[in-house]
Amino acid sequence: MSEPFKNPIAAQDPDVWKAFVAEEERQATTLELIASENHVSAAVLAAAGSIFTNKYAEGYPGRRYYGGCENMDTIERLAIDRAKQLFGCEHANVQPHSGSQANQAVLLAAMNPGSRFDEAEQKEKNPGEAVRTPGDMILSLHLDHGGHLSHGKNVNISGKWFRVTHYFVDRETGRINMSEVRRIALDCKPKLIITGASAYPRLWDWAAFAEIAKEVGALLMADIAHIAGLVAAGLHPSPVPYAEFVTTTTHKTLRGPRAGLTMCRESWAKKIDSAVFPGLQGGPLMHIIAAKAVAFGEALRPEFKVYQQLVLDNAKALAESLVSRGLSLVSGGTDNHLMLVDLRKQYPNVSGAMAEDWLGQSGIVVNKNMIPFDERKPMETSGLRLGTPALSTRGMGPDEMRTIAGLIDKVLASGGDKSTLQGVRSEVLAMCRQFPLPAH
Ligand code: DSN
Repeated sequence: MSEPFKNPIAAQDPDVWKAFVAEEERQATTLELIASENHVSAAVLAAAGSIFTNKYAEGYPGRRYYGGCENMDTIERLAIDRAKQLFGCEHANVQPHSGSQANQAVLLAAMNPGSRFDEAEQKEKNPGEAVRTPGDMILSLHLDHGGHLSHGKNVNISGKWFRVTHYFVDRETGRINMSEVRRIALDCKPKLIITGASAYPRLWDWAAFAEIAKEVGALLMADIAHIAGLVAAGLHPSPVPYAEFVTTTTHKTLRGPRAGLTMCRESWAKKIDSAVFPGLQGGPLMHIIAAKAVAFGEALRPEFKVYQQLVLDNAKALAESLVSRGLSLVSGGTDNHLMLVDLRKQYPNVSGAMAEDWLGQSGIVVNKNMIPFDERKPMETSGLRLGTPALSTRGMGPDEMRTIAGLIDKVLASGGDKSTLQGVRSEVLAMCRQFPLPAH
């Protein structure tokens, strides 16, 4: 961030600038273990805060509804070409503003919501007519077992407009059981099977899902929002050869700006493009698309693979060290960048919310998370989700992960004791000074 006296926000708007300074301080002096967050490079940050924010560019490269879009076309084409190279997909739409909108594009392109009138209303309007046509069926991982709101949760448009059936993780193993998925798919006959999660620590067997999708005549979508960086680096199997649709956010392991991306087979390209614009969105956020182009360029470099390997090594070290201290992890460990701590066994009286609060006071930023078969409510939870992308960006390695596992355990064991939290806070500050944020 620029020095206060040089920054135009500081000069013009001290109230807003105060929050900038406080946020810079917060990020610099805490350990970021939220699995979906990261620290972008100075180049990505500069693109996201650039003059491309000034421009409307509704449409697609070469077919815009506004004049003056020649540089927008260059930027968007670069982002598309790099996304295709990075993931080996046939078609990429870089305009979704978020991961949820990237997913909605698939629903709009491929799924029929049926009649959205409620039954009584329809009967009144069309007496004697057949009532409600049911919406198409989605089959997806349940939110409480690691899935995502936009994969069919009843409060989300995906759950309001479509019929939804869920698969779950196995109670014993914490893993998705493919023969169970097959049994459920044969029973509910989905139009779309959604794979991918926001809290699943194990590898996805895309080939097995594709086989089931083929058997039941369903389309397959993989939401790789969390693992996109690992997939791009070749460190997690890619769903691209198996799924009609692959969606992602661009800001988690992929380390780009906060936004989305929808990829698909060429045969779906027109429908996906129409679904994103004009179906769901108006003007694309060209400054964010510029930042995506820069981030995808970074992800194509050899050092990105080194970074992703560090993310994995760190997750493994953190998980092993937590387990060695007696903490229980869902599925017993991790194959990717995240893990889910099940507090119930070692700390039955500590909820995820309490743990998040105590760790936060100590400078360790995490999020409480539902764990499979959780008896507590979502605002309380019995779990914590931990991830290593942001700390790996700061250059921390497995030794630091083992130290952090010790600090986490100390905080949990203290029952929130203030002097323990203060002691851990000092150790966290020392680590943060040793591993500063990337230049920005
Ligand atoms: N909110 C994201 C996460 O934290 O995983 C998912 O959208």
